[in-house]
Amino acid sequence: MTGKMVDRLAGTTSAQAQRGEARAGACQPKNAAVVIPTFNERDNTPKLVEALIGLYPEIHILVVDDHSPDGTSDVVRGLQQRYPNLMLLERMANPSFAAAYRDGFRRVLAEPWCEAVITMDADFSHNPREIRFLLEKLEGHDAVVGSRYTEGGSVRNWNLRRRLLSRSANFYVHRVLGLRVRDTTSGFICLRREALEGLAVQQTVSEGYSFLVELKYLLTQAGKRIGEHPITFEERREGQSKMSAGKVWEAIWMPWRIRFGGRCRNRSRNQDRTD
Ligand SMILES: Nc1nc2c(ncn2[C@@H]2O[C@H](COP(=O)(O)OP(=O)(O)O)[C@@H](O)[C@H]2O)c(=O)[nH]1
Ligand SMILES: [Mg+2]
Repeated sequence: MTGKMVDRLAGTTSAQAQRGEARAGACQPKNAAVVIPTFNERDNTPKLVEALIGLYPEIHILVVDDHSPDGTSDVVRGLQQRYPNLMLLERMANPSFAAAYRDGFRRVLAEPWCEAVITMDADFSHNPREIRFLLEKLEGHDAVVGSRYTEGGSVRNWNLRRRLLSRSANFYVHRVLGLRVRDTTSGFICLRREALEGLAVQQTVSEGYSFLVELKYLLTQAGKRIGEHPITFEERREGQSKMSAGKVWEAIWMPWRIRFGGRCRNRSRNQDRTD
């Protein structure tokens, strides 16, 4: 294939891709970065990295670890010897799911090859096999959400309490923020580079999981085209959930803050920076 031939998947010429010009089509794994926040995911992370590289040998992975006491960062450093496309950002500030994503996005958007960014958990709740479809669906969308609550989507191995919690959170967020996404709390999202760059991500106010809601709110407010792709969400394989009473509380009041004046925050986002 010559440099001038149109790449069917990327919908652009390879010369354009090298220059990082705007693209309208789907995205190839070699131009995608999977950003994975980790806290005490020593057992899951190597398995997930291997699964991702097994499926998409050219994909880029950024693990954003909050200086996990279990040594997740050390494990990733070990894997980097074998996988040159594996990046690590070790944050030394207070653990924060949202700040990990803010820093992670900044890091991958600094790379010229990066045309799409995928968010996912380290614990195999999000099936790596779905990434192919998320990237393909970028054709015609600015962002694609892996969705449990769209037709064909489901959850597996969740007890009734967890199902009710998730459904109620989803219903509540819909009522407060009116998002045009069925799965408002999903953490499996694929975003086109240009869409992400157009959002005030570094000014987001969340510290915890509500970052995922805030991100979808920003996309909606900016009039971005959001698609949904059905996924089966699975309970984590190893380790423990970081969900806590404090995080549930943040999830309750944060949608109101996001809606009414979230972006009045005057704290400098440079506080998040650790790189
Ligand atoms: N860097 C970082 N990652 C976090 C933090 N809290 C959770 N995570 C990661 O975010 C992902 C989702 O968290 P998880 O505990 O699985 O939440 P749950 O799926 O709602 O139970 C996992 O990969 C966690 O390791 C944090 O404070 N900092
Ligand atoms: Mg999880």
